[in-house]
Amino acid sequence: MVEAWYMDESPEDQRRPHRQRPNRPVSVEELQQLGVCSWKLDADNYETDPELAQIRKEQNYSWMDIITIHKDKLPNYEEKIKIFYEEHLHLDDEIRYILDGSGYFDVRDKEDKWIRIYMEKGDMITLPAGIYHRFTLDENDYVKAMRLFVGDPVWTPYNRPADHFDARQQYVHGLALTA
Ligand code: KMT
Ligand code: NI
Repeated sequence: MVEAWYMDESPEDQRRPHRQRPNRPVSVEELQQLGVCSWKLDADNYETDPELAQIRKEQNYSWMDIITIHKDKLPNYEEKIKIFYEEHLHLDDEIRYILDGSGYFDVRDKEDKWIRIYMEKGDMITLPAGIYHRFTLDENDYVKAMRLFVGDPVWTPYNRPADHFDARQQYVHGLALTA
């Protein structure tokens, strides 16, 4: 199970946990209501894991690659780190599976508050098309993740405001139905 919590408003380093005091946890069920789904898998055996194969087949995650985010490994590291942390949305689901290291995905809740999701080795997550989100490394400064996609990948981030896109309007409409 992934751990998630409401963020504080402190301007300190994005890599810090940013928990409120007292901590305000967010359950897996609350994440699901936002359309965010997560799985725990066996990251040591991702190449042969039947569970991963089954998810990929069921969800049509035909495409995948592996990205390593570390200052010595990722070209244009500083620039990419900034882009990942700009609040944005995509027109397709964002699917990530943490193979090593850790990091935070932040998503907006229905009241537009930031929820921080801690993702570590073995955690897989899907962020629905149209949800505002961002990503940062944590203080360990390293993550290796599988990126999955239905068909040919389109990574284009649309920074907020991006409310005019169909994907956003459909997402917001879907949220209203589950309220
Ligand atoms: C993204 O789209 O934010 C990324 O690919 C970086 C996060 S992958 C753990
Ligand atoms: Ni994104």
